[in-house]
Amino acid sequence: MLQLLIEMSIRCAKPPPLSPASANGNTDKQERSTRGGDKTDKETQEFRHIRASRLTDIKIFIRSSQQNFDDGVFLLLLAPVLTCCLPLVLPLDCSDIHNNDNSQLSGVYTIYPIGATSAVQVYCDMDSDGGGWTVFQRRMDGSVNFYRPWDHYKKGFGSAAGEYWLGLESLFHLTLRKKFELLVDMEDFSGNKVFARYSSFSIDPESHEYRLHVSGFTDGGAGDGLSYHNGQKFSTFDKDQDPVSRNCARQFLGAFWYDNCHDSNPNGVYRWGADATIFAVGVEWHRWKGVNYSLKTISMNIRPVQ
Ligand SMILES: [Ca+2]
Ligand SMILES: [Ca+2]
Repeated sequence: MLQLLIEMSIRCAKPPPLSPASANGNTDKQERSTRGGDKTDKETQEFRHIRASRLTDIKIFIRSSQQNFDDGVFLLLLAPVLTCCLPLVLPLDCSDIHNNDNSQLSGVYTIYPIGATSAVQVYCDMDSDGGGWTVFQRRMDGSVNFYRPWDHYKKGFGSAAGEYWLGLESLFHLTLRKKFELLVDMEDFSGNKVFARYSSFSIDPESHEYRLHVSGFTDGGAGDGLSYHNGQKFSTFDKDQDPVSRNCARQFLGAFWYDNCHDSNPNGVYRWGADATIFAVGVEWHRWKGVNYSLKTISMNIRPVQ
């Protein structure tokens, strides 16, 4: 059945030309000759419905398959395909979901950044500036430990309904296939909300250490916390790729595109506001709250450039 649905997904994505069978008007007669009995009228109506959708290949596929399926079960399973093919077209990111149906709410969705076998859950922001944002990093309550090794940052961790990191490999494949902008939203523990926006965002493949490319800053009150990191490789405590002799990930208890070392530390230690006990290890954005204030929330969101 999975193979069947995939085949239909492909057919829906690329509607086939009308077949000679439907073009010459002989299909009803053929259906009756193969089925007969009281079921024929109902089935003919169903076939007409399909034909009305111009999904001729699906009709033919049903006819060839119905020998092996109970009609009721088969049509029930097929109902979503017949009513609307679009859900079977796999979304690359949240903008695909939003563009398909702009009434969709913010929440957890499944996307396929690297193809049909790469299903991954993400949080989609369908509210900010028109919606369609794919969230690849989110802190909100300190429930997830972000001090993790390279392999975790490569593959992703956490929960899309709460705090998580999408994963560098998925992020690379996303930004490889489209041009993206970046929106960084953040909030302090007094309820103030600001953002920083960048008109261009991408990262290199792992063979180039997931190097960061970010430019085109627009200030939403947060100040620019990322341009300093432009051009840097990604570093974790077990994979020091920063350009200085010390290990920035170990020193600042995070993982990031560290330079010498940071203007922002979104993957640092969640420590509930102002705390200077250990220098600059929190979830920080210096230009807004300084080096010893750990934010209440921060999220890094990308969307294809319109
Ligand atoms: Ca720099
Ligand atoms: Ca180093």
